[in-house]
Amino acid sequence: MFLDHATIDVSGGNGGNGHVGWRREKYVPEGGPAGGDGGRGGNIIIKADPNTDTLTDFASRKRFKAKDGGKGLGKNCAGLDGEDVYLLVPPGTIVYDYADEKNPRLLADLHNVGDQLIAGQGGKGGFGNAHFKTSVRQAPDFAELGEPGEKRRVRLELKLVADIGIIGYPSVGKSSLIAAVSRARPKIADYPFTTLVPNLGVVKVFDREFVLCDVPGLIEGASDGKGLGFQFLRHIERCGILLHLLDVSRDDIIADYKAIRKELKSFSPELAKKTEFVVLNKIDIVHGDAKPWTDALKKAKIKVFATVSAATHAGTEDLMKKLLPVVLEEKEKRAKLAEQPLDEKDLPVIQPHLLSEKMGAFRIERVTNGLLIRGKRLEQFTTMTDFKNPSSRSRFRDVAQRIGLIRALTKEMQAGDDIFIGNRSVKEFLM
Ligand SMILES: Nc1nc2c(ncn2[C@@H]2O[C@H](COP(=O)(O)OP(=O)(O)OP(=O)(O)O)[C@@H](O)[C@H]2O)c(=O)[nH]1
Ligand SMILES: [Mg+2]
Repeated sequence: MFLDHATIDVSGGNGGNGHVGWRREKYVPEGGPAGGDGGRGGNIIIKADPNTDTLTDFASRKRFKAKDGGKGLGKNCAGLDGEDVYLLVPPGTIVYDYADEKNPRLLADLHNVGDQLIAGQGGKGGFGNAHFKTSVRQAPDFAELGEPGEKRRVRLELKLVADIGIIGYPSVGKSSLIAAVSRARPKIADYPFTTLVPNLGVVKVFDREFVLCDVPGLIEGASDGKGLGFQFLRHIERCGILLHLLDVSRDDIIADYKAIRKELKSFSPELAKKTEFVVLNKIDIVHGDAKPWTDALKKAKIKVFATVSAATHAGTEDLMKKLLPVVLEEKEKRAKLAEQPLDEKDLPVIQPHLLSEKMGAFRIERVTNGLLIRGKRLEQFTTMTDFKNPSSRSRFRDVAQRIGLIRALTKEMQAGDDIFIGNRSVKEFLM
């Protein structure tokens, strides 16, 4: 098992600005407000997808931004919503908020196929002036700005279980095989026990990926602690499939095969029960003619799955293609075992907003240079206010008045205090 991980920056699309416009119809001298609302920005959604195997897609692309919402238009036409962007990850991916790298905060465990998380929320579209028409305000000449999209640094982590474990005597070419079919570059040498810890390689076949893992060579007595392989057999206990590699340059490959099987059985009967494929390596040494060996093995009732040369790569790609369907089948089985019934409380979107979304739900905190007002909806409202427009400013003040903010501030305020909502200084608009 090893850890696959990636850190990415996601950003929801910005909401489109609302529009200030007026009805201009023939024969209607003074039309009312007709500015449409801005569209919503697209979300960045991370989703567990059954056809995605690793996080390698995210190794090179680190930034993802969804489309902005369109601006509001005249004639009460709303702007277009920005499209959502789906980032597909393998089931089992854990998502952290990585704003503080020393304290990653768990956002979601995308355990089951289909689990998803909005990692970067698209901003709300601003209301156009048509929205603000009331009986007492016949001609509102302002609109809201779009809300900026949510930006977040996200860490993705996946515990990869190797799909195939390669076993065999020392020096049969286990590490060479991994090097031949993946980008892994393990140490390879002609002395036994070159590999001291397992090597892993991600194999790409068509548009799928799977993970190969070797264990340091096994020898007779391994299950009693001889050699190095024993302590690492644990690593392949969770592999779905074993690839048993035999080396045609060795004296008696049938004896080799039986010795390794015996060690497996005594180490763990569970391990010995796993699907096993026998592969003959180093056929370049016998000029590609493996028939005498496959025949001998057949006589001993050992079926050969493939013959390869890890050194010349003969047959290695074909072997991986042949293994893919078996791996996918095994993977599905494993996913079914791991699947838990979906319970309401386990729903994967686990990012509760601590503060109520009502405008009047705010909290005033004292900070070094004055007062800071917190409240999700109020902060959103503030970023969406177009302070350049005098009518927007007076609406802002009206709302602050109505929700009791100004009264509360008057009580708390001391000489010299500035006032902030989020990171915007708003004293000049309120007091
Ligand atoms: N001629 C030939 N040599 C090979 C082939 N595959 C591996 N070798 C050689 O065999 C030796 C051992 O290869 P490794 O890949 O290190 O073998 P291993 O099974 O990982 O060995 P340990 O890690 O010690 O258990 C090296 O010298 C390789 O170059 C092959 O297909 N043909
Ligand atoms: Mg090795």
